[in-house]
Amino acid sequence: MARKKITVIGAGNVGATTAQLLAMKALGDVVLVDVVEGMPQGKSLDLAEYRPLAGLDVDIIGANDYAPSKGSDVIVITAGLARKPGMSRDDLLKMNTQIVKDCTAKAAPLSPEAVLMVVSNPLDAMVYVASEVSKFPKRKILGMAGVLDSARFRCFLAMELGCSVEDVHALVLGGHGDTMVPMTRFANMAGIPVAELIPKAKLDAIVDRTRNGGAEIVALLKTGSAYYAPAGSVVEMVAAVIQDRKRILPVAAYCDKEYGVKGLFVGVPARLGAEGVEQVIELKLQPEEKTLFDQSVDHVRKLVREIKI
Ligand code: TXD
Repeated sequence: MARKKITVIGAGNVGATTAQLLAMKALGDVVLVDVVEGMPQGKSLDLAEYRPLAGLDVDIIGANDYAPSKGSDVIVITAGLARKPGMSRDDLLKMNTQIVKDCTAKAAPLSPEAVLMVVSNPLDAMVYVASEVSKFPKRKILGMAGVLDSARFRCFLAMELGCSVEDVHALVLGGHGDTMVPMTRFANMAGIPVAELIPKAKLDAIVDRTRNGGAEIVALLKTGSAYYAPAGSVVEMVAAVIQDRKRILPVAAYCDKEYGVKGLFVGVPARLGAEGVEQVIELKLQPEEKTLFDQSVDHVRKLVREIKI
């Protein structure tokens, strides 16, 4: 059986780390594309030279053009500017719209069967751009944010509980931004609700830290934003698609009536398999959760209205 092909557009921090993790998992051949001359080629060659040490037989190709990406099973778009201290994700809207448009217009026609995964910020709005430009079926287009936000939530909860991160499950809904909705009610340690284990004030502080998880890292790094956990989140989603795993993961998926949302990509739990988003899983939200979720969706809708493709 021929190997699967995964194209990662943007060979910066998130893109290159994603390529590395994909290669390490041998999920398929990896094509790394960037506009900077020599850079995707150099990083790919370096990664290719690592293969004998890791015993991996996947191909890793770097390019400035899209020809090698032809026939990809998954396309990941990480191209774009990242935040600097003091910037919100929304500040990136104009520049990244043009970048995501450019990448999608070049990559999508060469891989009409691919699942298109967007990472660039502002996330939910950039998924919309990729959808408008590619015209792919909506289930084949999704964005990575919820997996990362949930991983941050799980990390902070496990630190507080003093238990393995593996035993903490949690879910974050809504747009990727300051309005995201960490679902405290469903967060649990091996099935035990965290609300029974952590005092409310502490839990509120953890929710806050999760919401600001991206900014916390931007403030420390000063010259860029997070990339290890983001890349790991992308790879979890790519694996779900490539291996048809039917994973239940929070992703930016198209909602056309689910959660009362009409025609918008927002963060919701979904079943991910070979076809992309195979089902959006609808939860009954409590009134205060619904209010927060609706505020988050409104924020995404406002951003999408500002987009000029
Ligand atoms: O949760 C999430 N969705 C995110 C999103 C988590 C982390 C980072 N998030 C966003 O991803 C971030 O706000 C940025 O918008 C993207 C990429 O972040 P990264 O940290 O990887 O940024 P870099 O290191 O600056 O890399 C961006 C690369 C860089 O090498 C550029 O040369 C390239 O994108 N780039 C392009 N590649 C191809 N085509 C075009 N047009 C292009 N323009 C820039």
